[in-house]
Amino acid sequence: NKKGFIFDLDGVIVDTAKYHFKAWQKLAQGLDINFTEEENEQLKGVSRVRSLEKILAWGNKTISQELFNELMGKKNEEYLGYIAEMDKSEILPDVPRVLNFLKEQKQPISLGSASKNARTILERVNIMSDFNAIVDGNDVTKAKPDPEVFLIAAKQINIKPEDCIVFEDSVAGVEAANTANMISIGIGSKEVLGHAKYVFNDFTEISDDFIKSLIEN
Ligand code: B16
Ligand code: MG
Repeated sequence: NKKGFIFDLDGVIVDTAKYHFKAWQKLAQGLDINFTEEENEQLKGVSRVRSLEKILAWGNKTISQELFNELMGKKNEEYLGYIAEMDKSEILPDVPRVLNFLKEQKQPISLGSASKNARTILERVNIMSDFNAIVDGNDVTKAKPDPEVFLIAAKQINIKPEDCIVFEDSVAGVEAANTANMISIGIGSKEVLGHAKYVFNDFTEISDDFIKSLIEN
């Protein structure tokens, strides 16, 4: 039996939300906007452009397109500074075990991330070679909750959408997986990700037997 296993990046493989938060907070401060950790939660899985639009809306600010573009560049520069310091110790618990088990079981593995920095991060934490395909923010025209990123990922590993399993930490991402007709597995809290088919707090709760049952069903 062959299934396709699609992993989101931020919040599933690594916790880069904390670096996005630092970078957005610095930018918000410069605009005199108070940006909170709760608001940052709502930016999970959301594209860079959409994130800045939301922060401006929360702060009741309108800016020129020129400044908008400049701020996007600055935010990313700041963020890149943080991820340059990452190493494999930042891979979240038991992610390597699950990836290894899937490889043992000869299951194709793909990345499906909104981030345009996905490849840089995978390189930093040294797990690039675990993936049969990498689909990220550079490959899509429509952001999550649109299913585009996962549909392209399925195509690249040659697996039908209904035979794909998606690991996601964001509401938008779970919605995208469901719309793509894939099996959604939420990584995080049940309250937030209640619309996922299964929810686990993290990969330590995902047993090899559970993965096996996904492969066999
Ligand atoms: P970048 P994911 C998403 O990654 C993040 O969750 C989200 O907070 C971020 O704004 C987005 O990537 C874009 O990232 O600025 O690096 O292009 O969770 O889909 O892997
Ligand atoms: Mg995510």
